[in-house]
Amino acid sequence: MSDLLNGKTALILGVANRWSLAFAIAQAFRRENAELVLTYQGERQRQTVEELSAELGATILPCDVTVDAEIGGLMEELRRAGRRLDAVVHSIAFANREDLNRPFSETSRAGFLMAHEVSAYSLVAVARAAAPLMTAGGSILTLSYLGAIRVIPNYNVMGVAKAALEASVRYLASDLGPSNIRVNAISAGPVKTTSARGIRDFSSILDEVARRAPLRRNTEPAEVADTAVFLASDLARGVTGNVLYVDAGFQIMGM
Ligand code: IMJ
Repeated sequence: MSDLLNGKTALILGVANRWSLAFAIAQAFRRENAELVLTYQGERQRQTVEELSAELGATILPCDVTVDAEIGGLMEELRRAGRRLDAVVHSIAFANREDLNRPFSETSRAGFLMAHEVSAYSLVAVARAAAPLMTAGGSILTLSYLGAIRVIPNYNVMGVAKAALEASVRYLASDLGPSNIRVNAISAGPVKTTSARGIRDFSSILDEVARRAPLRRNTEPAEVADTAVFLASDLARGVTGNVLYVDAGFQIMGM
């Protein structure tokens, strides 16, 4: 380890703060000598991402993934800088808080669309815009969760959006494979990030996973990040369209 991503440029979307899985991935990519471009959404996040990027020697650019012109502007900026892209990490999700705290059957049309737009469609939009910059092939990676394939309390509309995200990974992998662009997801075990803050019973979910998982513990951000390094590297050159579970094995258990 230390040169797995040497000579590669990675675009990472979804660093909100120091606890973000996307930041753990950025740190691991940096360790492997990738050049990094991080995006931030809106002025509120600008300063935080600026500080974190300084630690990594990363470039930062704005991108709200619900705005096609911002995705286009981001890629245009990279093109202007003469940057090829080798890897894209998509680590973005959002649902209205009410939809994570009420029965799934009460999800509104607007809430359903919001969760799917931000959490699933954004991968499609980013992949389409990034592909022309991946002139030497590439690796696109997104983050998913077990709630895509099982019912997890309170995950609700996010689970349905993650199911759409995982299916999008397969269709994108099929479309972009002929250009030697691979598309995969990591399904991470629960991690106490800002995305988990205020989720009811989150601590008991962590305890239950640690009790039942084959490795008898929870998932660390650095483990997710090292799998992301693998997927972005040439070691994973034969891997596309997959969902890799980085969850201490929890997903395999039936009882
Ligand atoms: C989120 C909700 C319910 C259960 C959950 C989670 N479990 C885990 C998460 C068990 C691990 C975190 N997760 C995997 C997510 O994808 C979170 C997405 C999310 C979180 C919030 C909280 C704040 C908000 N909207 C959100 N939208 C998406 O307002």
